[in-house]
Amino acid sequence: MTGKEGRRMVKEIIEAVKKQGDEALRYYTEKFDGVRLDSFKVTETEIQEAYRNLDDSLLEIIREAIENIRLFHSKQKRDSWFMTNPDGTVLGQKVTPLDSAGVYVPGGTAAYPSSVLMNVIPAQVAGVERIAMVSPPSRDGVIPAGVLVAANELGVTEIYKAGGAQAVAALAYGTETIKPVDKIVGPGNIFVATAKREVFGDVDIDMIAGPSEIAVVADETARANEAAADLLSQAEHDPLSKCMLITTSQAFAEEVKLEVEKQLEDLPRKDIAKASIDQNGEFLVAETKEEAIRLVNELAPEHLELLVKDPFEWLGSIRHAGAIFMGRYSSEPVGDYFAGPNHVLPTSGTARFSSPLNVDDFTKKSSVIYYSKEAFEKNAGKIAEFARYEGLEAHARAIEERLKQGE
Ligand code: HSO
Ligand code: ZN
Repeated sequence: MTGKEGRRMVKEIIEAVKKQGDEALRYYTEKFDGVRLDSFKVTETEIQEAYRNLDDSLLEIIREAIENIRLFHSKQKRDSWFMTNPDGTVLGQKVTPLDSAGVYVPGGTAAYPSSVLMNVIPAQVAGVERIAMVSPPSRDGVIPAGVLVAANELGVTEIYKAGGAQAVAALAYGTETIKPVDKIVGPGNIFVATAKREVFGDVDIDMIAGPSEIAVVADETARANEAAADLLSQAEHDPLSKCMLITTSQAFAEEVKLEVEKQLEDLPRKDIAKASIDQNGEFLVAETKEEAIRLVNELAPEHLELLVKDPFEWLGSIRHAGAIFMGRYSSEPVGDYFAGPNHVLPTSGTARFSSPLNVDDFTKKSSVIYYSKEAFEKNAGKIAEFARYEGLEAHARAIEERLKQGE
């Protein structure tokens, strides 16, 4: 299927959901997910069943991760602010959360409870009142236990079994069951990404993530087995993932290559990881620390690991990276699951101009303008003159109308 055909299909699905609501959602769920659903909403009974299917230890880990992620994101909260001038003018910026957000959680082996936490928590910290989650059901009509438990632990009450372009359309335009939202976030396959692009403008969307990347910068203090393990932790996401080692020693680069081969052997997702390493793996030798830093900044990787003696000494020179993992004990999965920062990060070099998913993504700002009589009278002439220069007489008169009336 070509990109054009895919886009045409996605448009068709969106139109059908717009017109026929739940009926179209049901039709496409049967067609693509292989299950006919009477109702889309996950019930309390299903949530309880999910808890029964999840280890208690994992539940405790999810709870601890939630606390860490909440704490980190609470630091991102911004207050409204106002400034008052001596003439009585008040100017400010009022911060308001979005009314609602929709979170897409992929199905299959990419149904990650950690992504539920990373997408929902910043919205909740921002103060978004309504969060609707969608995820494609398996052929027997269920969503994985970990995903349901993670959502329930966060207090998400609207969880729908729906995936693909049809779920994105339902979130954007609403159906009988799913009320529309203001913004759709979360990763998805090519159909989901295309659908998000199509509905953008009617609703907001998050950035569309490309394949995952990691750059591991290692000096003579790093251990080859650890550097190799970290490269593979990203390689196993996707055959298109890009893993790069940057080191100042040719011998170390060779050592890491060998370690990667060795560790690949018994990885359950060996096929994916090997494809990623073979097609997109790079083992670069930089002449100097400065050259290593230049390479990193050119690459603007999604994840950067600094496996170096004093990572804090390097930090000031790093300009472009989605997340920076500092030192031996900050292996990338520390951030994927647990530390607190978001794991939804800018990919494909977009760290040059964008940031990890954060609380600001779920708020917007309104400007507040209060002019006192004194400030108005002092500036009315200037404003009217500016308006007339632009040929906008009614603007000028709106100002002058008030001068005429005086008190
Ligand atoms: N490293 C992925 C996120 C993830 N890893 C989810 C495990 N689960 C993209 O940053
Ligand atoms: Zn990961």
